[in-house]
Amino acid sequence: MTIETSAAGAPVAQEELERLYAVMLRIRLFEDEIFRLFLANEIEGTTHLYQGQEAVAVGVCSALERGDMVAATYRGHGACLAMGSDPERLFAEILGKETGLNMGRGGTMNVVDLEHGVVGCFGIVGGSIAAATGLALASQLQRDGTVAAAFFGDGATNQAYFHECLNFAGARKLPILYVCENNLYGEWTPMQEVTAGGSIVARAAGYGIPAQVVDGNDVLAVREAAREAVARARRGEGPTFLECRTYRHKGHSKVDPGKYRPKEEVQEWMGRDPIPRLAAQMGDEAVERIHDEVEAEIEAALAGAKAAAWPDPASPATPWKESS
Ligand SMILES: Cc1ncc(C[n+]2csc(CCOP(=O)(O)OP(=O)(O)O)c2C)c(N)n1
Ligand SMILES: [Mg+2]
Repeated sequence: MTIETSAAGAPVAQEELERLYAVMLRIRLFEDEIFRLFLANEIEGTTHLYQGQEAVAVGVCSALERGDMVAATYRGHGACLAMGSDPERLFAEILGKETGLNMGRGGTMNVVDLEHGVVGCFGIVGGSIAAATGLALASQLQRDGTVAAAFFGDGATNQAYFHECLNFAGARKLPILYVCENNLYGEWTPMQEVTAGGSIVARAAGYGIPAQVVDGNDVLAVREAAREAVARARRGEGPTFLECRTYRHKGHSKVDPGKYRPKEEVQEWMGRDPIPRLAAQMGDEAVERIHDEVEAEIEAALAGAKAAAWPDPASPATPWKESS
């Protein structure tokens, strides 16, 4: 059932390249600021950066339509911004401000942005798999034609609900994309030391789910694979599994300098950085223009979020009304 990585798709219009590039850069520059804020203790606790993996969320989310939903992990800033979350409201959320996406009550690891199709970022490893599978079941029962996507790491494929959910989705032909972001490590542990059988895609194939290894640092390859998967889901043909091979630039979280990774490995992956890779196809004028635009946007978003008020502790913890 394992399917080959698709050949390069049709040529992509310059406009589309620029759009994808801007979203990846938005995530990169957003997280540069987030990292600074955490290191300066302007925000307490920890954060998990998505830098290096931007092509996965941007490629997948660019294949989705309004009404489709995603569930992401604690490394979820990328998925939120790729789905169209407002950077100022995401900054505000992480800073704990009233204007935050969840009124400052969720923070970096627990963002929800239903308006943009983000059902949640989950701190429980594998939680996103269960949430997205539930969304796909709801879509099938309600026949609303929407598709769900779950983002999760290589480590999550060793969780019990990974197997339960894939089995269920395979049996019921649910409209879902399982997007494994294989960044080679689960915290400090190399993936191959804890993954029996040596192949993640083989696990999905075992549940009758078409599964494909994708270059997760090539936004166009991810987008192409995701488009095919979304079309299959909308035709009622069931789930697809994408193992996107990628690499996080930083350590697991704020407190981890990532020193357990061989220098040569880090260097090799830095050379495959998805952002310069796409830039090389766009021309200098476009790259510089977009850089200036996104930099100004992030600066303004952070200033706006910093200027926002703190929430009133007596206010409700979510912006949603309880249904009666
Ligand atoms: C159920 C559960 N077990 C353990 C943890 C602690 N933990 C947090 S992140 C992590 C590693 C997960 O690795 P992976 O799924 O590869 O995702 P990555 O962080 O590499 O994106 C672990 C074990 C947790 N949050 N939830
Ligand atoms: Mg991992």
